[in-house]
Amino acid sequence: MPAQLITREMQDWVAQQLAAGRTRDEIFQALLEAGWQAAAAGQALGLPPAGAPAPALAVPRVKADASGTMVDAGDKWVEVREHRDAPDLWVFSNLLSAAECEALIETAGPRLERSLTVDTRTGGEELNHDRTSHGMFYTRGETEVVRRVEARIARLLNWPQQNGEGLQVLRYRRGAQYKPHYDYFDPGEPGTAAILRRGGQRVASLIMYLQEPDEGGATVFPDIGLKVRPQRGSAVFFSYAVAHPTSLTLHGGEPVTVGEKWIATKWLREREFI
Ligand code: PD2
Ligand code: ZN
Repeated sequence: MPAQLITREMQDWVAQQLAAGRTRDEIFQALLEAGWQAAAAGQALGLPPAGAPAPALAVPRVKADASGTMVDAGDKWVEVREHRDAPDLWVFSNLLSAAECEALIETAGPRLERSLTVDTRTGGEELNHDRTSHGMFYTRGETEVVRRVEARIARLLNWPQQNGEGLQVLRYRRGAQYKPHYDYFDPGEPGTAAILRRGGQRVASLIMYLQEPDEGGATVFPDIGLKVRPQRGSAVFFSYAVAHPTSLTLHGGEPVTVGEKWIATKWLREREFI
């Protein structure tokens, strides 16, 4: 495929979108949808070209057994349901027991509030209409079950506990969803520098399913055509060595249509999260 040349019209459109407050990730995605190649879209946004020495970060790595089907998580072995290479993505069964899921839900319940997301334009938090769930954060090591789960995750992913944010629990009722997004902080946004002071970039996500809905609520990865069915105790892990859409980690939570979905997410940082 010949390389596309970016046009003056397209550059003007990009400038208008930036001025209107859209993020580089949103604009990049819109350009891809309009038929632009990733290289041209990235160039128009002033992003480093693919293959250029982008600052690739160290990321958590899963080490499966010789058969590739089981992973040692310290106090138990966890089963691999699916594995992809680009992005590095794993779906695990039986990471959490039913009792652990129930305990995390029970303590979180009274503390739920309408979910906020970090606003990289300002570094603060905002109510986000793309995310209609309710949520709360545990602090690291807050309860006996949280400590046990965090120790298991550290072993599963070979990543220090200190480099993790506190567990976030989310409840999605009927109709609630989380529209597709990236979990890393957009390096092009002015508020990102302040966020990165607390432990650097996010480098990976582990989404654990505490309660499955009766229908809907799959976690979807549009760039790789993957849909993960929520199943109590199972989890999906994926890493992103570059904070850029070429990480192919765009993902979202489809609307719950029947029942309630509960998840716990652990985001992993480059350095100690304080
Ligand atoms: O609940 C989900 O499926 C979901 C989808 C996208 C959760 C997250 N992102 C997240 O916690 O970052
Ligand atoms: Zn996410």
